[in-house]
Amino acid sequence: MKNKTLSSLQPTLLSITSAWIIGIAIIMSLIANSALAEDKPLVQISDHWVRASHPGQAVGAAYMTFKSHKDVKLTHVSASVTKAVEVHEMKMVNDIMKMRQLESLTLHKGQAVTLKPGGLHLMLFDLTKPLEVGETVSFELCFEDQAGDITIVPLTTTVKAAGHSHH
Ligand SMILES: [Cu+2]
Repeated sequence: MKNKTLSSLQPTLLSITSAWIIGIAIIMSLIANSALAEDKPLVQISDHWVRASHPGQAVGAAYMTFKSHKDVKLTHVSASVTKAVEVHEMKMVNDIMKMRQLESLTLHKGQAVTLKPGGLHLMLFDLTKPLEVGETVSFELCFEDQAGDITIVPLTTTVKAAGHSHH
């Protein structure tokens, strides 16, 4: 009688145990995934620098290369040196260099987009003091994916001389 009761209970106990194991496995994989996400940010930013500015110059520029792991748009940028940052594009139009603001910058999965002097750049407005060589500038870049999810990628970079070229 006692044995019969035990054996009828066993399947229930087993399924509870396996539910626990599955639960733990899910939690473990979530932890592993978030650790992985930290190692591999949504958008990798390389070759980043801010151009040194002169006293009295109220605007500056920052350059960098983006490589995204999925299709995203850069929608907003904030910086430690100013609140007014815009994404700009420079183009030759009838021998005149024209600059215009982009509402957002589209990044296609796996395709590097480079911001460099004479082309795309981040324009820093309303500088209250000159950006000096060696100074640290931090940015927060907001990327929006096709589902509308926003990811903020922080970046810390340094000010380099205007003639600086990156290879
Ligand atoms: Cu500009």
